[in-house]
Amino acid sequence: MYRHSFIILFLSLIQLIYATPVPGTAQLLRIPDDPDLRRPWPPRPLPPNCVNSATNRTCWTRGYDINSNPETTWPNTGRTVRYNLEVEKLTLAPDGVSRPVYAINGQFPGPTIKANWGDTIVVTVKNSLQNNGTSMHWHGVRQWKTNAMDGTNGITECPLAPGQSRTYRFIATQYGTSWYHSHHSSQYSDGVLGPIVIDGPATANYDEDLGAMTVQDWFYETAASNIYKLSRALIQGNPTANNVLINGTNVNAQGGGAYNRNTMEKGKKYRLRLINTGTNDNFKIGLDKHNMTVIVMDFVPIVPYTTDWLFIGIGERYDVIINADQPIDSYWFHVVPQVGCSKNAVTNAVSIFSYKGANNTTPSSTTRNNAPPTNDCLDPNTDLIPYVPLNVPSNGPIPASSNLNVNFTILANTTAEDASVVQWNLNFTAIHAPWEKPTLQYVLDNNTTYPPNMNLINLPNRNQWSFWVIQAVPTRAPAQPHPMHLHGHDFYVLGAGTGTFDNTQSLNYVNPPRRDVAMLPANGYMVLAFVTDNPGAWLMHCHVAWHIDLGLGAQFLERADDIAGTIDLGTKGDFDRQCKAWDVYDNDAVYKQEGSGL
Ligand SMILES: *[C@@H]1O[C@H](CO)[C@@H](O)[C@H](O)[C@H]1NC(C)=O
Ligand SMILES: *[C@@H]1O[C@H](CO)[C@@H](O)[C@H](O)[C@H]1NC(C)=O
Ligand SMILES: *[C@@H]1O[C@H](CO)[C@@H](O)[C@H](O)[C@H]1NC(C)=O
Ligand SMILES: *[C@@H]1O[C@H](CO)[C@@H](O)[C@H](O)[C@H]1NC(C)=O
Ligand SMILES: *[C@@H]1O[C@H](CO)[C@@H](O)[C@H](O)[C@H]1NC(C)=O
Ligand SMILES: *[C@@H]1O[C@H](CO)[C@@H](O)[C@H](O)[C@H]1NC(C)=O
Ligand SMILES: *[C@@H]1O[C@H](CO)[C@@H](O)[C@H](O)[C@H]1NC(C)=O
Ligand SMILES: *[C@@H]1O[C@H](CO)[C@@H](O)[C@H](O)[C@H]1NC(C)=O
Ligand SMILES: *[C@@H]1O[C@H](CO)[C@@H](O)[C@H](O)[C@H]1NC(C)=O
Ligand SMILES: *[C@@H]1O[C@H](CO)[C@@H](O)[C@H](O)[C@H]1NC(C)=O
Ligand SMILES: [Cu+2]
Repeated sequence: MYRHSFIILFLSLIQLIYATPVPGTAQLLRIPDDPDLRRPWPPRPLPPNCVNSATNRTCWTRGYDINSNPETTWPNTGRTVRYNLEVEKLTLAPDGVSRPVYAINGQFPGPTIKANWGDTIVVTVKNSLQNNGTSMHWHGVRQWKTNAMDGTNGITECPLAPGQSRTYRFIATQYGTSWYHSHHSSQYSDGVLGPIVIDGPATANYDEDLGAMTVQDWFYETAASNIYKLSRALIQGNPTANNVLINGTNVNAQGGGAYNRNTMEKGKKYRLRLINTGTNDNFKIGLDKHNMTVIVMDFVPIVPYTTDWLFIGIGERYDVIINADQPIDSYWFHVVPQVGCSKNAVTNAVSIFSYKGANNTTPSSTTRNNAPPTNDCLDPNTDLIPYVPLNVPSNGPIPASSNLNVNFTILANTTAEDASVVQWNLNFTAIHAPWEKPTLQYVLDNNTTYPPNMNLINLPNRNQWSFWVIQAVPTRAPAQPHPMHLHGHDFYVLGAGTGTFDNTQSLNYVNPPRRDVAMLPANGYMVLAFVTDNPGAWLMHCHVAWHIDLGLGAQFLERADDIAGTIDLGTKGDFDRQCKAWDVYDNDAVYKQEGSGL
C-alpha cells in the first residue's frame, strides 16, 4: 500500500515537473539499441525550481534526476576529485585490542572517497608495506569501458609491489554508497578498505547525511594466519571472529574500546549509508524503536520501503533514512551476526544513537540484546524494487550450460602442513589468478592459451543477455550461504531459493533487483543475468574472504576483441610498469602467491 502510494505520488510529481518525457521513464525496457553509443545526455532544460534540497531530493542537476538511468546516462560535471591512499602496516586497536593493521593513510577504515554523480575520480595508491603486494579494487564501480582500472590483481593488473604507486582514473557513472578494498589475497580483512560515497538524487527526502557506516567482523589473528590454517585443513570450518566493528570501532570483551556514537535532533530525518565490509559474517541491523526507510541497494536507487530489521550480506550496501520521531533519549543500534552465515564471539553488537538533549548518553540495558524475530541469511528480494524499472527478456528455459556449481573439496590430507589442500570450486575449478601474468596481459598479447585454473568464461558477443545459475551442490562442508559479487556490472537477480534449480521454479523478469552482490542461499540456487555491454575481464566471486582465497570464483572475459580499445597508451604504460616492478620484487619476495591470489 505504502509503496504503491509512493509510486503514484512520485509519478504525479514527475508529470507536474516535466512537460517533456523524462529519460528514465521513457525507457521502461532496458538498453538503447546500441549501448556502445551511450554518452552522457546533453543537459536538458528543467524548471528552475527543481533544485536538489532536503525537501526535493529527487531533483539533481540540470537534465538529471532520480528518473535518469545511470546504466545509460550520467552528468558530465567536468569535475575531478583526487585522493591519495597510502597502505602501511601499523599497530592499531580499533576495539581497544592492539593488533597489526594494514591501514590506509594511518587510519582504519581508510578515508572516505567522496564525489558527485558524473565526477571523474582519480586515486593514487601507494604501497608502503614491506613484504606484501597490494591491489586496490573499487567495489561496485561499473568501470564502464575502463576494465584496466578495476584493481583486481591477476586479472586486470599485477599486484602493486612495495614502494610502488599507481594512479587509477574512472567516472562515477552510478551514485550511492560503496567501498574500496584490497584484492590481494585476503588482505582487506587486515584493514585495507574504506568507504566510497557518490552523491546524487534520492528516492525519499532527508535532512542530514550521516555518511558511511561500515559494519564488519573483526579478528585478532591476521588473515594470513587464518588462511594458512584453513587452507591446510588444520582447523575445521571458519575461524571465529572476535568482535563486530561498527564504523571501525566497538568495545571489547574486557570492556576496553568505545561504542560508535551518532547524534540526532528530534524531528529530523537522517540518511545512513550501511556497508558490510566483512570477511565472513552477514548481519541483520536495526535501531531500537525506529524503522528504517531503505532507498538504495548497492548502487541502485529503489522504491522506498520501510523495515525494522535489514539483512546485509558481505559487500552489500543499503542507504537508509531514520526518522528521529521518538522520545528524546538514547537508543541501541544493533548489528546481529546471523547464525548460518556468521561465526562470531559477539552475538549482538551495538552502537549508540542519542537525541540531542537526552539526559542519558547510554541507553538503558533492557533493550541491550534486542534481536530480529527471525534469523536468516536471505536478501529481501521482493522488497528491492529498482526505482528506474528495467526488465529482462524471458527466452524460455535456462539451459544447463548456464550452470555454475559451487562445491567444496579437500584434495588430500597427507602432509597437511606443507601444502594448501582445501578448495572452494566454481564450475569444478578453484580459480587461480596468476599475479605475474594477469588476464589483461593475455588479451594484450592476443594469447588465448589460458590455463584452465584461470577459470575463464568467454563471452565474445556484444550486447547479449547472459544468464547464470549459481548452484550449491551438497558437500562435505557445512551448508553455507555465499554473497556472490560480480565486477563490471549490476546484475539482475531473477530468483534465489533452496534446492536445485530445474526450471520449475518461477523467475522474476519484471524489474527484478539489480545490484552487484546477492546472497546464494545455503544449499540453494540463484539465477542472475547481465548484458555483455562492458568489454573486460570481470571477476565473479564469493565475497567471503576465505572462500575466494580458496578458489570460489570465475572470470568472465567479455568481448576480448574490444578490450584493447578501452586501454589508452598511458594506462598501458602504467600496466606494464606495474608488472615489471612486480617481477623485480617477486624474484626475491619472502611471501609467494598461494591460493587464488584474490
Ligand atoms: C521542489 O520542487 C517543486 C516542483 O518542481 C517546486 O514546486 C518546489 O518549489 C521545490 N521546492 C524546493 C524547496 O526547491
Ligand atoms: C603478507 O605479509 C605477512 C607478514 O607480514 C605474511 O604473513 C603474509 O603471508 C603476506 N601475505 C601475502 C599475500 O604476501
Ligand atoms: C564514523 O567515524 C568517523 C570518525 O570517527 C566519524 O567522523 C563519522 O561521523 C562516523 N560515522 C558514523 C555514521 O557514525
Ligand atoms: C515501524 O513499522 C511498523 C510496521 O510497518 C509499524 O507498525 C510501526 O509503528 C513503525 N514504528 C515506527 C516507530 O514508526
Ligand atoms: C532530563 O532530566 C530532567 C531532570 O530530571 C527532566 O526535567 C527532563 O525532562 C529530562 N529530559 C529528558 C529529555 O528526558
Ligand atoms: C563436489 O565435491 C566432492 C568432493 O570433492 C566430489 O566428490 C563431488 O563429485 C563434487 N560434485 C560436483 C557436482 O562437483
Ligand atoms: C586431516 O588430518 C588431521 C590430522 O590427522 C585430522 O585431524 C583432520 O580431521 C583431517 N581432516 C580431514 C578433513 O580429513
Ligand atoms: C593483437 O592483435 C591486434 C589486432 O589484430 C593487433 O593490432 C595487435 O598488434 C596484436 N598484438 C600483439 C602483441 O600481437
Ligand atoms: C600464451 O600463454 C601461455 C600460458 O601462459 C604461454 O605458455 C605461451 O608461451 C603464451 N604464448 C604466447 C605466444 O605468448
Ligand atoms: C563448466 O565446466 C565444464 C567442465 O569443465 C565446461 O565444459 C563448461 O564449459 C564450463 N562452463 C562454462 C560456462 O564455462
Ligand atoms: Cu562463500
